[in-house]
Amino acid sequence: MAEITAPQSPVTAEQFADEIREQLKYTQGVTVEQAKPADVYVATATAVRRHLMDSWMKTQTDMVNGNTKAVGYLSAEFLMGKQLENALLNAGLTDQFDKAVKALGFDAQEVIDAEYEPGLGNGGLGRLAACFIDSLASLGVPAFGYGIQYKYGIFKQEFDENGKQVETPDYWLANEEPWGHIDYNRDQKVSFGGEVVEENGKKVWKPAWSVRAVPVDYMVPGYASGRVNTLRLWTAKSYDEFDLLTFNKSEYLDAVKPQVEAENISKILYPEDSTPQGKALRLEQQYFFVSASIHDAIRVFYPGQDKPDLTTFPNKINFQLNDTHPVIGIPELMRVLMDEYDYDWDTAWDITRHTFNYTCHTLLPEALEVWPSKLIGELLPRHLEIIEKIQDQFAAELKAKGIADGTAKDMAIYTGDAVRMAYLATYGGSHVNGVAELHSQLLKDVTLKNFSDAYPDKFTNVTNGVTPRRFIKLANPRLSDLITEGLGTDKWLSDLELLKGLIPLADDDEFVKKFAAVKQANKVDFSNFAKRKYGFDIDPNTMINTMVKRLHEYKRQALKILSVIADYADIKSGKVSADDVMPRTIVFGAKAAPGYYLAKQTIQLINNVARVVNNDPDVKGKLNVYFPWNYNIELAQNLIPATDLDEQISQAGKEASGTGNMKFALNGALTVGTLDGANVEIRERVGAENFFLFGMTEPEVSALYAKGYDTKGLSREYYEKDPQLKAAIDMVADGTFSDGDKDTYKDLVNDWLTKDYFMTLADFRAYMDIQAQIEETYRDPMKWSRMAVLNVANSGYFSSDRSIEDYLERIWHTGPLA
Ligand code: 26V
Repeated sequence: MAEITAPQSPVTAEQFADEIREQLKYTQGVTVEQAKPADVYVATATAVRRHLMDSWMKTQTDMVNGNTKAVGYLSAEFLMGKQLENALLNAGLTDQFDKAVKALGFDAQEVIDAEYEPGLGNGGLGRLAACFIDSLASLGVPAFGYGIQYKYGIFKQEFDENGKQVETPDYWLANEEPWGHIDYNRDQKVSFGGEVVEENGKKVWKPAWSVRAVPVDYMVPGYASGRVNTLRLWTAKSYDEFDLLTFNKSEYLDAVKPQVEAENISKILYPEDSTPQGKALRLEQQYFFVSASIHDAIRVFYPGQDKPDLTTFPNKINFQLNDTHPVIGIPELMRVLMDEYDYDWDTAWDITRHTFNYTCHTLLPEALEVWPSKLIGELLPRHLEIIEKIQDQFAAELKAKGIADGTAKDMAIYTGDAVRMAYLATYGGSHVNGVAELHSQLLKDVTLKNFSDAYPDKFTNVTNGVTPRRFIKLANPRLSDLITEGLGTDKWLSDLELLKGLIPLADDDEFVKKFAAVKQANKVDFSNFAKRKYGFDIDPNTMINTMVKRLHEYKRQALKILSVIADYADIKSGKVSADDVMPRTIVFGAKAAPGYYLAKQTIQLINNVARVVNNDPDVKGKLNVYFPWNYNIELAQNLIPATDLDEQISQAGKEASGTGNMKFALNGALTVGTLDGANVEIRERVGAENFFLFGMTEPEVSALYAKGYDTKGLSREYYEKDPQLKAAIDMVADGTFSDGDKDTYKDLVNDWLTKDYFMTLADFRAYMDIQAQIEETYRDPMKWSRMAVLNVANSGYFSSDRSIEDYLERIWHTGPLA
């Protein structure tokens, strides 16, 4: 019998059923007989929150009264996923819940399904923030997540009859949301606009308008730590119910306008995740949540003090800047210290630079935010002045370091016209980190090279990770049980390196067969899920080959779909007999930014390839393509455990890290991938022989750019020279996937043949070759499963607990509460 250490509440199933009944009656006013699954969900959530309440309060008291420095994770996005199962797990109430709802006459899954998934993030960056706050709580580190409670999350994706993406609003708050507690008594005032005047030799900002930032608190329960942290998401409310003067003139609509406009600030999550639009509203959002959070931290850590000694602020809390989105916090803290608390510039600067650290999540230059000075000046005039002064100080510092004028100019935070937020973050904080080894190296060598030369000690790496609670235990209960059986303990859930204990079991045929049976059962489950949710008929006896991530050219969904088309063309032309094809089901999941034209064309192409291939009797059962719409955390939790082969095929040097890659490896999928982001480290750990590597390396990519790949149209040579590639592209161009219309994909085809910036065509041959090798391996099930076992066993490093431990040691220099 395995040792079980998972949290276990002493409450019995009967007692828990009573608690749910009580909530139904006294909070919701419904009887058990009247209740719907959605009522039981709300009642259960409320009951679980009560179980967590004492730990939550104690964690806060211990944090404020003790002297363990806290972490404030400032992030415009937290992609949390559904909360109920995770809260039950961490409260030790999973079994009681199953029995209690059954006793009440409900189906546990229906109750779980009643929760609406909050989509308050775009993709990897937001999901990472969610994993990190889970790990912080599980390690017992005092922490706040600070962000925005958007009224509308990431859009819901639908496909129209032509296979085009259609976005619809995600109004996730349409029904009762039992997790967030809105705390009107802990509000903050956030101001905008106006002008700066001098009064008695002091700069005074006279803002033109203000909004009320009201916190909505979410409990973040740790796993087996007894700690519960806080995710504090701000919502914008108006101060002016309506303007009486205007109202008296009976211009009702004008009277409510300020209120409507104030509340716009937290209305919608921007769905772009690489090209900043330079929109005023987005800057307002950033300043809104960062200003409220800074003031909130002062309130929390210096309770009741009018004149707190804020020189101790960096010992109370360190703010982590999740990408450039919260970087306006640097001038804001300067302003607060100087204008609200009367510190001089040097003291304020010292406090500020010891308070902030910056994580960069990209390598795409266009994704680094640069704000027009004009916009900042209009919205935050005092901050622009402070930024100018920071620039002066910075320039003087660079001069003193002997840095050449030209270089210093390249490094300018403030150029006169614009403010470069990544540079401000790098200068204004103590540490800068990338999110995987390769990424951190490229930041030092390329993106932030001058900064790394001038401030080498600031730069470090923290490789990303994912929470094993959600992405193994909850997503893959069968594998979790097998791991616990194999290791003789469930301790791996809080110490994922223990998975290494599975390495010898890769040579144990019995274990490997059990492992294969788990995967097969998960595939059957997924097939049923896909039937129920999407109406798909997925054959669980085929290889499940998955590519899920945001749709971006650099991620190269185009490479995958071209390879599918090439395989299809081979069968159609008789070059390959369908009988010889290893049956495969390809599953895509991807949202495109609404204004990203080529990404949207790629979605349309994938959908139409799916339509044509799935309806062609010549390839029936051999090659199937499915594109479940609206990829989200729930779909990830169902699809990842069922996947045999995971695609991580970005152009080398473009994907900062990737975190899907980690989730798949931990769930026993094999990876086909390039040497990019964290793939490099996954391959190092699982072993080169257990990873399907292909494609150019980053230096090879750079060399090919130097030859003029994208500027001289070199991609065309690859097309001309490779008949299989040519056949695939021709098939897209000739209307096979557009009912004969040759125009539908002309821009996509034209881009491939004239520019192909991300070198899809240049990597095509290597990709086809590795796929042939993959097929051969898959035909030997025991071999494949052994490789998969070794992927699981060697991926413990990719726990977000380990990432957080690295942040604690390299950046935050703090630890668990005593
Ligand atoms: C950027 C922007 C630009 C302005 C408009 C709004 C917006 C929203 C989000 C972003 C974030 C882009 C950066 C990002 O998501 N990076 C991803 O971070 C993951 C976690 O570190 C990492 O695994 C992925 O490789 C990286 O692409």
